[in-house]
Amino acid sequence: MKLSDLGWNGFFEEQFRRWSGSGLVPGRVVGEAGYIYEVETETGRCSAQVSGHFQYIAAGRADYPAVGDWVLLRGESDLLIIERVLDRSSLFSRLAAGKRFDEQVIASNIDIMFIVASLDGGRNFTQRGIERYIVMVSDGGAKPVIILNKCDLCSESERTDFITTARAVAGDIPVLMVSAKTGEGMELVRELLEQGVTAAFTGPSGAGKSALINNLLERDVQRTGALREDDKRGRHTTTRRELFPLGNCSMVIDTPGLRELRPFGDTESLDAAFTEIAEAAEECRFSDCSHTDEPGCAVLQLVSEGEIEYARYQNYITIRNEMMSLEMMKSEKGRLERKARDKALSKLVKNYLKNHEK
Ligand SMILES: Nc1nc2c(ncn2[C@@H]2O[C@H](COP(=O)(O)OP(=O)(O)OP(=O)(O)O)[C@@H](O)[C@H]2O)c(=O)[nH]1
Ligand SMILES: [Mg+2]
Ligand SMILES: [Zn+2]
Repeated sequence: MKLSDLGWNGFFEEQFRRWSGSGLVPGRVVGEAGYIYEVETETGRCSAQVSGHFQYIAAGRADYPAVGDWVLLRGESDLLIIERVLDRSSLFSRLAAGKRFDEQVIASNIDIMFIVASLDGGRNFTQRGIERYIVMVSDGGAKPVIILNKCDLCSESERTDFITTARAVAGDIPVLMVSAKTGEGMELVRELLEQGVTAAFTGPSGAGKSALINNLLERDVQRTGALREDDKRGRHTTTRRELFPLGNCSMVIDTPGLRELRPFGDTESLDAAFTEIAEAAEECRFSDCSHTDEPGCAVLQLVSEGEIEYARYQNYITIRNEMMSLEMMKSEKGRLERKARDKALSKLVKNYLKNHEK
């Protein structure tokens, strides 16, 4: 397969230039299982793992390859060695689940991120959930598009209600209504998947991400799982991220439904999901207004007038507070890392001086 058919473009070519003549070849990560990666190269698919040097210089989990990454490889055996991950043009990440404070990259180099919600009457369609996804997608630089899936389960009037509810939080972001089951509306999704485009699907478990991928692939490649009877929640059927090339040389990435949706980015990415709040904030009396109890707060004014829905405002404050405490944790982590580096450096200098004094 030609590299350009896998999404290779000038952005990556430019970075690769300094490695030309090094014997390293580029490949795109299409799957991962533990620390073994499936990589597609010009000459075919292979398995790979990162080199010892790579592990040594990686500062955190986010530096490791993710599905969608372009990596530089060496070797000829069955297991190639990844020496480098090229800079990402976009990514979708979150605060990793669990106790350790780390960023988890879910997919990278994505042009379009489909945020999938489902119209089955369960909890896989909520305005608050969509708002949170928009913040996370906008933060990583991919273009968000909202997909309302399972429209085959809805009457005409229900469809209208769902569209209105979604548009109320979508702002300028496109909202598509489709059915992975009957194929209705899928041509709108296909239209966006031009040659060289990489799209990924995210959204709660059971929303139908894998069913949508199967529809696009025109084959049942991905396993799908029926919702739980009692609460209509998904069963976390997909457990791995995986990239699939489509016939027209576009690519789609399936991802597992996330249990914890905690943005890892900066508070600025809130503006993309809450545009009217960002605009109102310009009019607040204090430039560092927190929009919680300050006099002359234009945001609170609009909330009191009912122009901004209270639940939406609350979600904004909740996500912002999470991101602010995250920013504090990030700078604390940075401080500790710098301290450790300084300590190691002064030890090196001390040893050097000791050896040279002799
Ligand atoms: N009626 C109807 N059912 C659908 C549609 N799309 C998906 N489903 C069903 O919804 C259930 C969940 O679909 P999946 O594709 O497994 O959902 P998912 O988002 O991949 O879920 P996870 O992998 O668990 O994150 C399955 O039973 C699908 O058959 C649709 O358009 N209409
Ligand atoms: Mg799935
Ligand atoms: Zn304010």
